[in-house]
Amino acid sequence: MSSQQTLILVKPDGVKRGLVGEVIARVERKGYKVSNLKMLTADKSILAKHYAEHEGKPFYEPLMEFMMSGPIVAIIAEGERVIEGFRKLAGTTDPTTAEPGTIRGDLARDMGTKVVQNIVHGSDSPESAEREIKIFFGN
Ligand code: DAT
Ligand code: MG
Repeated sequence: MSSQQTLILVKPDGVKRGLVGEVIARVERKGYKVSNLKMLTADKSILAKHYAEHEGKPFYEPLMEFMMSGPIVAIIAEGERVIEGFRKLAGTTDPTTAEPGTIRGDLARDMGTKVVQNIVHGSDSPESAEREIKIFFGN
């Protein structure tokens, strides 16, 4: 497998809680390179593209609202198998049961909200990574 890029987002909960450095530190300690990053407040059009696969699901509207509720940090990370590697670092979607040792498992839990707030997004495939990097960073 050759070197890859992935899109990581530190979501509004992570930024509000001051966990941007913690997320980046874990990515860097694993040996991945941060090759670009920026802070932004996402609008509906960018999120509709990013979360197109979830349109129509019960958590879609709460997810959009949550993701617009404050600034986020978009990061491009690089390395061999970084897509798979970052998903492992992040842990599973539900933070209550995510493995301890992972970002979600160590730092988040179910807060009873309509959408799960779990600190980070990571691309789930090479196709998603390419698409999502274009959404947040252009070509
Ligand atoms: P992931 O972020 O682990 O790739 P996903 O792409 O399936 O998960 O969903 C996007 C986000 O939406 C996820 O990080 C949290 C939220 N979410 C997913 N499934 C949910 C559910 N069943 N109930 C509430 N929120 C959910
Ligand atoms: Mg996903």
